[in-house]
Amino acid sequence: MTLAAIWSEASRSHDPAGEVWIGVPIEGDETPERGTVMKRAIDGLGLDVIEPHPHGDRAITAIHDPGMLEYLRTAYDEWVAAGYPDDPGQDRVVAYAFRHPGAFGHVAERLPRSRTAMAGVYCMDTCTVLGPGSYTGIRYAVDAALTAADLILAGEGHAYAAVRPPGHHAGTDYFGGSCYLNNAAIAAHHLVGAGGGRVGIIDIDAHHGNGTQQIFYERDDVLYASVHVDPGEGWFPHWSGFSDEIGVGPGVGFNRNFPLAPGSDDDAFVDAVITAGELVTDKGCAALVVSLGVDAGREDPESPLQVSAAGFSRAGSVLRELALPTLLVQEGGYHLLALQRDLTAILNRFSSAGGADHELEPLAGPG
Ligand code: SP5
Ligand code: ZN
Repeated sequence: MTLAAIWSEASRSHDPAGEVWIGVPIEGDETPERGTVMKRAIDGLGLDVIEPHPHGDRAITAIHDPGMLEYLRTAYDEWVAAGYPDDPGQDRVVAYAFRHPGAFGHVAERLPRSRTAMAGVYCMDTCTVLGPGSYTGIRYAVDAALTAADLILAGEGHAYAAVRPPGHHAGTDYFGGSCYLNNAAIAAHHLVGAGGGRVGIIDIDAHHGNGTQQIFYERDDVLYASVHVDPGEGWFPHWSGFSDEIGVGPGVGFNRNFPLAPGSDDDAFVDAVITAGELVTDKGCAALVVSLGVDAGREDPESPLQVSAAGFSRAGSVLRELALPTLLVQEGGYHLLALQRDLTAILNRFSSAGGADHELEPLAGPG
């Protein structure tokens, strides 16, 4: 079975140009260069590159609040029009205040007049900023995931959507964690809507996909299983990803979390992926969506997990051996050389070429 890869230059379009963390402007590592590195992994495997096809709003608003989509579409232009790039000198949309439900849950929900307050309506943190090319990149990521889903529906066995920004922290009416729209969730719902049966999502990003969990928490037509660093040990997204979160109503049993202790290495990671895979099989899923973050890698600056390239390769084999039509959607992975190597290790298991290891091509300039 072949592996189709979706990528375009638009994967570089969203440029946060840093983020605000605990009030401090830092460099940030969800950078445009990640798009270049994904392309390098695709080229290294000799995969054909397919450009994404544009899709309308409907597949997005099936998952997300239309008001949030409209906000993402217009927020940067409105921010510029309000003059904040000049005074006080902030050229990215960043929140300073958030509508805490304990404070304002008892009064009617209103959209605030100020664009600075609007920045805190849908966004849950100060790290997930909007700049001039952001919406182009956000829509690219959705279109690429949907194009890959369309290929699966047309009979392609495996498809990889090389996207950024990532998506799994974005929920129905909120975004954060460097994510804006939930690419994998939108694609999974698109597959279900096409009548393909139950879809299993296995999320191997180092962080819990709180958005994907929330979106499907009450549903039994999409199974969500996530392997990630234990949020109880102090890791993002802090408030969810615990093993007692199993879904509600008809969704009971269709949400499973496998939190790993910081420092966990290949064996613990692969064992959790095996258990997640058994669940996908037991629940009779007809297709698989992989939220493919490689930030569980040893070198990654955003997680304390210690997975090696060999571990990712083993995880890739486990996923491949589920023998389902499989859509792989990129999530995190922030060390550029490790991103290329670990992504290659996994995709290699899905490409017809199969086994051979591929040489790591050094990146031009500082990594
Ligand atoms: C998609 C994804 O992997 N999102 C992860 C976002 C995690 N962000 C947490 C806060 C960022 C703080 N990073 C500071 C790193 C200092 N070493
Ligand atoms: Zn992550």
